[in-house]
Amino acid sequence: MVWTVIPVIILAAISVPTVQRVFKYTECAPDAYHVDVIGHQWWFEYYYPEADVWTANELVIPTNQEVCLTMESEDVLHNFWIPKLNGKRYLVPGQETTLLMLADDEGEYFGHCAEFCGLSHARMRMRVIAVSPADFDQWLVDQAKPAVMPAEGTLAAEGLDVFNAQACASCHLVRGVSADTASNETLIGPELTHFNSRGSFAGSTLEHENPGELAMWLEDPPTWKPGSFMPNLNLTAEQIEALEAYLRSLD
Ligand code: HEC
Ligand SMILES: [Cu+2]
Repeated sequence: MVWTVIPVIILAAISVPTVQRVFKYTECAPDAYHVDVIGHQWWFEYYYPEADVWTANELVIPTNQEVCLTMESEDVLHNFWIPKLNGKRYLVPGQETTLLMLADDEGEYFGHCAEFCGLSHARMRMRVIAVSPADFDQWLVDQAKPAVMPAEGTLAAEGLDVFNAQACASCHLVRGVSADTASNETLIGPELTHFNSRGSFAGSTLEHENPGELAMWLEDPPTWKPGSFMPNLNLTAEQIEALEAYLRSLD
């Protein structure tokens, strides 16, 4: 009796703060900073409503500030999980869920979609980049700017021509280049206006600093991400080189 009753009392006592805490971690504080998270097969998109800024794969947040994620899915169930910052939370089609993020220290926090969501689920990663509040404000200002235009006669300018000729803009927004009516709400690919300001792409599985990875992606996306909604566009080596120069100019 003693060995049963004592543990029961201990567990019952512990369960009270545990359950309270579990619910608190998914609720948003009134003064939290808001970011929308949209799950896609197979990448995460972020929208900062106060600054009207869209980005993908890498969620940039200020340190020591509660950030409230309002999450929804465009297609199937996904699950947002940054193990060092909080527990998991589902992204559900047609239903909003919330999750709180709080980073004490600056740095990169790695995560992975935690719900099987189709062919390339294993290539659906994401990162949180926590920066100082001052750097965060500067980041928002930079992200809100339209894309830089490449100087005439450069390889990047050739890349912009390929970008327009290949109808990349039918799936990707580049502000200042795409039609004024184009919107991330309807386009199916990540916004590329500041592509080069991010460190990783394709569901954070490829790195900008690794030579050859961007070219490999442009050559045939579905070999890297089976089922990818970016098709093989049969680009030539010259077109890929020019596109790469253009994409790298999008700081
Ligand atoms: C039919 C729609 C479609 C077209 C056309 C298309 N893309 Fe994509 N693109 C996508 C989708 C969807 C993704 C996200 C793929 C993923 O991560 O699973 C993507 C991802 C990318 C990425 C990685 C972005 C990131 O931050 O993860 C780059 C770069 C890119 N596309 C460049 C291009 C270029 C250049 C063209 C034109 C030659 C092009 N795309 C044409 C749909 C398209
Ligand atoms: Cu997923």
